[in-house]
Amino acid sequence: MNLHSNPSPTVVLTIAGFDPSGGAGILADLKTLAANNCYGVAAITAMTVQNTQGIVAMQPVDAQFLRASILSLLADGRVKAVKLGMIGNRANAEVVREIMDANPSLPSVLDPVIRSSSGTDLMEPSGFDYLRENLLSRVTLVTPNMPEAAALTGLKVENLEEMKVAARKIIELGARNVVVTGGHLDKAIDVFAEGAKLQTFVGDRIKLENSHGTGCTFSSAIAANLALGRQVEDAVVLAKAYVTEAIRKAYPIGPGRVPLNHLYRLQQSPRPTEDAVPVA
Ligand code: PXL
Repeated sequence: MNLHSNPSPTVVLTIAGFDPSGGAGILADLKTLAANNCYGVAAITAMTVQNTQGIVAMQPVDAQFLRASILSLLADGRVKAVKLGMIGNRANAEVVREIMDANPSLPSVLDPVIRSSSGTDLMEPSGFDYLRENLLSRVTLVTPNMPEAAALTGLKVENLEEMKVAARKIIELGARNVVVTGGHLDKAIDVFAEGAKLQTFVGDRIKLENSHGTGCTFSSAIAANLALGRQVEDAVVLAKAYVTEAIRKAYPIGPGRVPLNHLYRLQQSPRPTEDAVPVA
């Protein structure tokens, strides 16, 4: 059998942090990319020590090492879109800027991660300033949640009206397209600004307290759809539908935060453990 005659998959590069519990970061990204018909490759910006109960340590990787891993993956010549997640510090943000400048036509999604849902800082403050000033304008789309939109704009972002104001402000700051995600609102409303055009997307808010990795998952699903050639608006709508379902099918893997079920489309859940079987 000549395996080389198999058609090549669409390749997406994620540049993000490593969450060893698999709920967020590159592990979540790779599962999401697979579930959205792409082949994911990954360059790690930072290691974290964490489980479902939270993060206890974070260590950015050396910037030269990050540059080498990104350049090595790009040198294979197949990457069709890039997802940028946790970047960690300014030195790594500078590497990302260099890469974006060298590849201006590559579709890209920036999830402007500042801290984890459990409250740990995942980006050095000067790195976040650098991201705002240099990366926002270099990506196809940026996907802040409400606290991240507040940090990018310096505005209060706590309701739908404030999300709209923040989305416009982020466009003024140089972004081409932005989705401010409102997963914490009653109705899971996202505000999508495509240049000057503003729309709201209303989704089901599925009761899942303590969900983990929704931002990583949403941005990767958008990157997959952009890589497959879809328009930005279609990519956002498809990604929202995917995330909603992955939340609906989520399962606990420990006592703390609940990861999404990224692979729900396989229609096959991991075998329950004995301690999860209800006692008769
Ligand atoms: O959800 C933000 C996030 C991104 N990337 C990594 C993380 C987290 C949150 O815990 O660990 C690696």
